[in-house]
Amino acid sequence: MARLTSALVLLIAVAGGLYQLYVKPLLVKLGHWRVIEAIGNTQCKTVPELQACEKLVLHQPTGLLYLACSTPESRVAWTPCLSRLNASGASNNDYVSTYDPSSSRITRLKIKNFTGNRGLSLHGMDVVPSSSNPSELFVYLVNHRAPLAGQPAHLVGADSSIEVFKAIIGSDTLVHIKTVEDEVILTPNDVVGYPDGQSFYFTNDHGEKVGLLRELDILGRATTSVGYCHVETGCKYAIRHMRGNNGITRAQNDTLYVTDVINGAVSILERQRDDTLVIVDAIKTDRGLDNISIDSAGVLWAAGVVKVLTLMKHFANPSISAPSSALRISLNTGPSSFYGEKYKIEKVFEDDGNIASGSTSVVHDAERGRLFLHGLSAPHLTVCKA
Ligand SMILES: *[C@@H]1O[C@H](CO)[C@@H](O)[C@H](O)[C@H]1NC(C)=O
Ligand SMILES: *[C@@H]1O[C@H](CO)[C@@H](O)[C@H](O)[C@H]1NC(C)=O
Ligand SMILES: *[C@@H]1O[C@H](CO)[C@@H](O)[C@H](O)[C@H]1NC(C)=O
Ligand SMILES: CC(=O)N[C@H]1CO[C@H](CO)[C@@H](O)[C@@H]1O
Repeated sequence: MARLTSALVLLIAVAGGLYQLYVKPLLVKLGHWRVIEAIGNTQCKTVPELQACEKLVLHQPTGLLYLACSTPESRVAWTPCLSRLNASGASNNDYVSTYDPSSSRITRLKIKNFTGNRGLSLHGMDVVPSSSNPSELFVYLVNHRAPLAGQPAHLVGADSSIEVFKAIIGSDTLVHIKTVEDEVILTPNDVVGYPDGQSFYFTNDHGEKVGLLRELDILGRATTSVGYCHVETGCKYAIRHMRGNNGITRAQNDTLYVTDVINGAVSILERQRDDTLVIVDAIKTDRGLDNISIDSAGVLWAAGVVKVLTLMKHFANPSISAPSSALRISLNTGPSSFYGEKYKIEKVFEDDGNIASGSTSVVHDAERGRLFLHGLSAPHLTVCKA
């Protein structure tokens, strides 16, 4: 009996130790006990016509916002990054829209010259002015196609590609240029494209398309990566064995930033001559980070996950709202920079889900003082003064 008791005490102690060491910090990071504040959420408007827009890109010169949208119902069935693989529930009719905040005008772009019948199931996107014609834009889109007929999606996963389109600024059409498919485009999440219309980097958010193993990434498996493709030379891994890769963005000088959605960090990567990437620095934050963008002042903006479990419930049933937050990450020029705090991290927006629900993408217009928030399954676009 005594032996049993001491074994039990030992077991509890070990379990307690494990709890303190591993479980508690994870729960803290996942926001289990986080108190939601109300920050920056009073001067906002919502745009319910635009739903489930996972990625937002600002065209800085005109202030026009480009959005990659779906429907909340389609996201519940078909979101490969969350292992939601019911292909028959996918809309296949996802779309890119523009939103002009000065007139509130919404334009759903018409697709031209996109042959084939596998449709569009959108996720990450980039919109970049062309280097050869400033009135033209290249639009790079992650397209989670269903697998070819006969292959069950829940067993083989999505057959994802990256689509390159071009558009004239302000026009209502997207003209298809190229479908890029490659083994390296395994589980693409977000993409940054170049002004040549021919090359891009993208994140793979897992190391496997399907299976139990991939669900263990949350315990620290380093399986995610960044790939590089050029339409003429093909695709390759630019860097592998990273953790939690999700959003990716690029500064003018070719520095790349990749967020870690699990541990809450931003990796800073430099492009090498052979197009591979090297991590040069990392910024730690108190919460998991989703998609990331950089504004014209060189400040990084990221959607912070406030409460992971609520966000997961929201992804399963978009009518359940989930709190949202936006972090502003800038170079620290204040006195504490001397003590090694290289980056200043400020929470500029937080909301319980009424004004902005389930935000996974945040974009800032530094010249016009506007903050845009949207999410994978969010019920509306949110535009705030900031
Ligand atoms: C898949 O989606 C279809 C269409 O929305 C739905 O009818 C069906 O019940 C879903 N199947 C599963 C297994 O959830
Ligand atoms: C669409 O493709 C056709 C055939 O390749 C081509 O002739 C036409 O110029 C393309 N349209 C646009 C708007 O690029
Ligand atoms: C590149 O640009 C970013 C953002 O403006 C800046 O923070 C960074 O220091 C620059 N990196 C280099 C190597 O110049
Ligand atoms: C491109 C993109 O928007 N990526 C991620 C944004 O955040 C959501 C929520 O975690 C992810 O599911 C997306 O993959």
